Amino acid sequence: MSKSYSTITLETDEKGIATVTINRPKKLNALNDNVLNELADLFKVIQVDEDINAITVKGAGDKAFVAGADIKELRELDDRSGRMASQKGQQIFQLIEDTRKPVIAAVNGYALGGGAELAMACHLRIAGENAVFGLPEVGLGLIPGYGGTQRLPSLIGRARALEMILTGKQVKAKEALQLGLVNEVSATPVEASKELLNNILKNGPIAIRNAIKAVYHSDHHSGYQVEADLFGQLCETEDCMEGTSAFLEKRKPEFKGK
Ligand code: DAK
Repeated sequence: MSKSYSTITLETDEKGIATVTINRPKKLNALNDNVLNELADLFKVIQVDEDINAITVKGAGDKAFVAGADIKELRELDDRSGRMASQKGQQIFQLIEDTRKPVIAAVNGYALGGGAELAMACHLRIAGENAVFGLPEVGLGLIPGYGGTQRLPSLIGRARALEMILTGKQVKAKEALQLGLVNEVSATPVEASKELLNNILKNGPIAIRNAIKAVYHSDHHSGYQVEADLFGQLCETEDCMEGTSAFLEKRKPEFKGK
């Protein structure tokens, strides 16, 4: 990697399998603006780098893949900036999904909110035995804003997705496998991801590229705009301020529906 990043690292092995690590372990790899910008830049590089054939995305440390968007930054958003932030995140995650090289999320520990959304933007997901998935945004007075309202239903069906989104409940690795949210559970998800990518790379490279393109072709994208608009509206509510304050002050929120 010629560029250097402060919140992510990239390592590539001799077979061209790159490992992208989100590296803010003290904040459980929460996605602040810096991480998002660096992810965008890195995936643009990955898409054209002929030495990279496939990608594993993981979080630093054992505790979390990514524990969500950075809740501190969320508090500064209003309707307009919230909508724009949602669109920006959606575009970055779309860039990951649009990568025509296989991308696997190796999920150790928490994949919550934006972290679950990042995992869902990857083509495949392998969960560690301690993985925990959830979209807890409603508990902050928000909705998922990085494509979660669109990708979760397409992965596990509308009813189950709605239950997860409306309750904010957390789902452990085994249940995530039963739901179809992950492809596999492994004691060593990063190694399992590399093994799966090695198997995939034995096949025709153009066929792999076109298969990814064909599989995603049927997705329609108008829902993303609705998600961003509604996310923006919520950023100006008292409930959102209360939900995010409560998290930072380590107490339960008291929502008023305002
Ligand atoms: N943001 C910022 N800091 C976080 C964080 C997050 N999402 N998650 C954890 N941290 C920080 C904690 O504040 C703590 O920092 P210090 O107090 O040490 O400075 C440190 O990481 C360690 O966390 P804990 O002390 O809480 O660790 P525990 O083991 O006790 O608990 C936990 C682990 C994962 C259960 C807990 O940290 C937790 O509940 N975290 C928040 C999970 C969450 O609600 N995540 C979803 C956020 S909502 C957007 C579009 C979409 C979204 C956002 C924006 N735009 C349009 C802008 C998506 C929203 C979300 O992701």
